Amino acid sequence: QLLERDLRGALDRQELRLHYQGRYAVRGGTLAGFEALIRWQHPERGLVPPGTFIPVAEDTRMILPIGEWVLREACAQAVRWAFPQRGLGMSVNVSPLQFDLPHFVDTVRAALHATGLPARHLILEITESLVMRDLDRAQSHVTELKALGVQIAMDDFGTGYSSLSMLESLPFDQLKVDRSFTRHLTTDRQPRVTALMSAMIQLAQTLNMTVTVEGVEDDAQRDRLRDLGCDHIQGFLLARPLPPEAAEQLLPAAA
Ligand code: G
Ligand code: G
Ligand code: MN
Ligand code: NA
Repeated sequence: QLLERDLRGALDRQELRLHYQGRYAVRGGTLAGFEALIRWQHPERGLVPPGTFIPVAEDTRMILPIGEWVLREACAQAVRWAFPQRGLGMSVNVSPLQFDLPHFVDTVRAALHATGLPARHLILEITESLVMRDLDRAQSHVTELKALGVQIAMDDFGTGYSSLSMLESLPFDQLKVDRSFTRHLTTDRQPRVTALMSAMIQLAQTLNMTVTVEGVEDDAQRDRLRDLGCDHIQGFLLARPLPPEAAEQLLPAAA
């Protein structure tokens, strides 16, 4: 059983790591940016995936200092990798608990300022959640973040409780379609899932959002998404989440 003090220790002992997964244009196949994904390099357990410790971090509110570290580290990495010169975006997952803090926007501003990353190269991924009950606060945060120039993505689209009402009230820049849909592009559920994918892509584009489909694992899925007019894809076909040394090899030559 993971405890708060284990997570506190992980942060203090610098056992947390970020891996990076590429997001690619479906046409042309060029790299659009990376998504930062947290890992815990545990001295005995090895590399612990987020699914096992993020829920504990949320229950104990340790996600708040951890989330601040993630934001800082991802922005710093984007600067080291010359994202502004390369025209790339760094996507960072934000816990609803973090996003709901009154001073969340200050945290983002501080991370940008400390690292020197221009705001337009940062994309904050938020999920719909029951935690985000305070829609007024969410709205004012999004407005302030967009005024800073930060982009906002709705993550895991299509799986939660209230995606459409969030889309109605918040001006997202990007929509990320959950990977649970993607595998059925090539199963016997293909006709239904193709209709849904097509509708989600149209919806995103009608609302001026860039749409990324996640979990693309083979050429057939990619080709179908290209035919449906999808903008970006992410998934094991293109790149797995990689440690920084390996992710760096995916960078295009600086412009
Ligand atoms: O990397 P992996 O596919 O195992 O990630 C599993 C889940 O953990 C995903 O839903 C992802 O959004 C979440 N996650 C990964 N990194 C972070 C992070 O830095 N902060 C938060 N809040 N969630 C993360
Ligand atoms: O919830 P979020 O979209 O942030 O989660 C991203 C998670 O999805 C990461 O844990 C990552 O490891 C996983 N992932 C990314 N690409 C693929 C893929 O092509 N197939 C599968 N099964 N998982 C993927
Ligand atoms: Mn995500
Ligand atoms: Na997702």
